[in-house]
Amino acid sequence: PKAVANHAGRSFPEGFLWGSATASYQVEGAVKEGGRGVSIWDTFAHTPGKVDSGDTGDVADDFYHRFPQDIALMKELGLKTCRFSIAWPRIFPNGTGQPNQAGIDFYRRLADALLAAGIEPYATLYHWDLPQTLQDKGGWQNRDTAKAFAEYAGYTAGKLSDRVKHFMTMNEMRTFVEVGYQSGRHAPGLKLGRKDLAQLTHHVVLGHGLGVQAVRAHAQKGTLVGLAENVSSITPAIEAPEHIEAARKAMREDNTMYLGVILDGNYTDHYLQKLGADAPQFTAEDLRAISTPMDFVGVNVYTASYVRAADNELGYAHVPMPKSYPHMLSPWLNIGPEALYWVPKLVNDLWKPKALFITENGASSADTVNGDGHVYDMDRVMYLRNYLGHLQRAVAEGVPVKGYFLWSLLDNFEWADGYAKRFGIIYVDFKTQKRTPKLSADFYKEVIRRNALA
Ligand code: GBH
Repeated sequence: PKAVANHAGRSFPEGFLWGSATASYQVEGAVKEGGRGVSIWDTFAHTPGKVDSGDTGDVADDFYHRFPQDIALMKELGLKTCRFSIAWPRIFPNGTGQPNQAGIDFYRRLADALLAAGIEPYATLYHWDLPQTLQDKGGWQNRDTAKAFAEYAGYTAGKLSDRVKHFMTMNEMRTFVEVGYQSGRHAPGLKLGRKDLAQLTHHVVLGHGLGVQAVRAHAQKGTLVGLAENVSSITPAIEAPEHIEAARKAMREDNTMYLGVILDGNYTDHYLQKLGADAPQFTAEDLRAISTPMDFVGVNVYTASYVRAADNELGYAHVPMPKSYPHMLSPWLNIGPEALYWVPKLVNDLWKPKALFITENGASSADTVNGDGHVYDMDRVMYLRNYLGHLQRAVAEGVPVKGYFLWSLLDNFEWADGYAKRFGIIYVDFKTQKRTPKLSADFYKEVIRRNALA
């Protein structure tokens, strides 16, 4: 890749896409406006005890109304691209059947405003806000939901592809399966057993594959389609040949039921054997649909999952994290900057995707406004600077990462954690909706301006 002349060794290729990411339920609010139907997150957040402090996404960042001002802030930062998600219940209030023109119109206005600001829109079709009517029929446990998703994906891409050229089917299949249907911390809050979960997971990847086909069938020529997955963030504990080899094995095995089956067209033998009688029912035709080739692969990378070589059946083991290992405000968010080198590198080595994106990376903190009115989030600056350094290495070595989306532009509704865990580079006062760019926004602006580390 061609490097910028100055800041040699620390720069990104020309045209590298610097962006930010958000998701519909986390920022939009206006849950009863524009003909939007009810999603499982409306139901869940309004069920007492499910979300910290009883917070809901009813208002969130009021992005539904304030997006013009927020796009002005994006422009000010110099963002080249913006990843947002489309709320399925705004397009099909009942999940299937009658589409809602006001929903399409909203996302058309949003895309137009981005384009007018010189910012390329990237749209995620599913960031967890499943129409409640579909959950009432079993949600992802019901194979028909995969078909309903494809219908919605095709219809929406058909209506928006004159403006939006990049679509991601789903955000983090692993998370909404494991946290929504296994631990129950997220909507719809179920705790399914192993067999049901394996079958549901199969429906999800099938929905993804059918979604890719539907986008291709309905969108204008030249529209690109991929996904945004939180692959297991495999990172060799030490950069030594045996641990790197272990990491390679772990990357395939740990992700087989999500990104793996999509890119391999098969579940690993080990996965199916381990499940035995609990293995999912599927056909060869399912596997073909699931592995429909994509134009790009997006990975969300927050943490590192350190792996070492091991003398066991799999040839690897996860290193247990010591109590004193540093993390950001969210207890799960360990600080493992090398993941932003190893995850795209291993994905590229194993599967050779046409292009890669870091579709999310970011950090939570308990930001407060200083007496002088500024927000000095030096912790987030530290996090970003270290992670970006490792991403720069990957890109310099030829891993085809084309862009990076920082999670998140704005503090927003952090799912079961409500509003207390802030991920934005722009502070939001949730009482007044006032936006205050943080120190990390200045940092990111400088990175973008230089197209190099800052
Ligand atoms: C992403 O998930 C999401 O795509 C995004 O919507 C979210 O706001 C952002 O990251 C920050 O969290 O509560 O103990 O069960 C990142 C991966 C996987 C992290 C699930 C939190 C739940 C831990 N997430 N995990 S727990």
